[in-house]
Amino acid sequence: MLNLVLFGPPGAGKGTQSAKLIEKYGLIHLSTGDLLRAEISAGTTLGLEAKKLMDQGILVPDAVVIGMIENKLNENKSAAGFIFDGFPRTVAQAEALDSLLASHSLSITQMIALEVAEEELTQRLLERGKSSGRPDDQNESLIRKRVQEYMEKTAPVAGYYDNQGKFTGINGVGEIEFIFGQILSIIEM
Ligand code: B4P
Repeated sequence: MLNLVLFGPPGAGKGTQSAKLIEKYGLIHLSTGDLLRAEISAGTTLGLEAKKLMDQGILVPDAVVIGMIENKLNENKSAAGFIFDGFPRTVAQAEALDSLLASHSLSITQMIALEVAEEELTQRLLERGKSSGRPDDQNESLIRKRVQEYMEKTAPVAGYYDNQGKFTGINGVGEIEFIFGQILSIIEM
């Protein structure tokens, strides 16, 4: 069973590569960004609180995203595997994910990190912001805040998986198909 964490800074291509992996392997896609945006669209209390933070480029509280992931794991007990996209984003989330998976007799198979420099991330997200309608993609200082949050709170998650021998970093700059090929070669090693 394949349970993959796709990791990287905002705009690194996690969502893009997740879509291709889901198509190939039939995995369940668990994107906390998408789950939070669905709560915002539905106008829930959780969504309204999360929106205030997301619109400032700040991470939402660990307990909120861990609760969403727990619900999704419980709803998909017979899944062929999972792809975690944008989660875990803190070491506390990574520890919680390990506990949740262990309670389902599962574990993370691999963590693949897409490495992209800040200037490229900023350009990609500003480009996406022209059509995505996402408020957090439309302003350069907000994008820099998201990258800063990543450096401070999320980057240490790489060490967490490295200590478990599950971390592989790849260059996330280049043709989408080429990057996908590299991900496949890691998964099928
Ligand atoms: P996310 O929705 O996870 O947003 P993201 O990091 O911007 O997306 P991603 O890296 O998937 O980018 P994509 O592939 O689309 O999070 C949004 C916010 O939600 C966070 O700031 C936070 O507030 C909150 N949040 C989410 N999860 C959380 C958690 N676990 N804990 C706390 N808070 C949480 O790629 C971006 C663009 O690049 C696209 O336009 C794409 O076409 C382009 N692109 C992709 N690959 C490319 C390539 N190889 N070359 C050129 N362009 C490429």
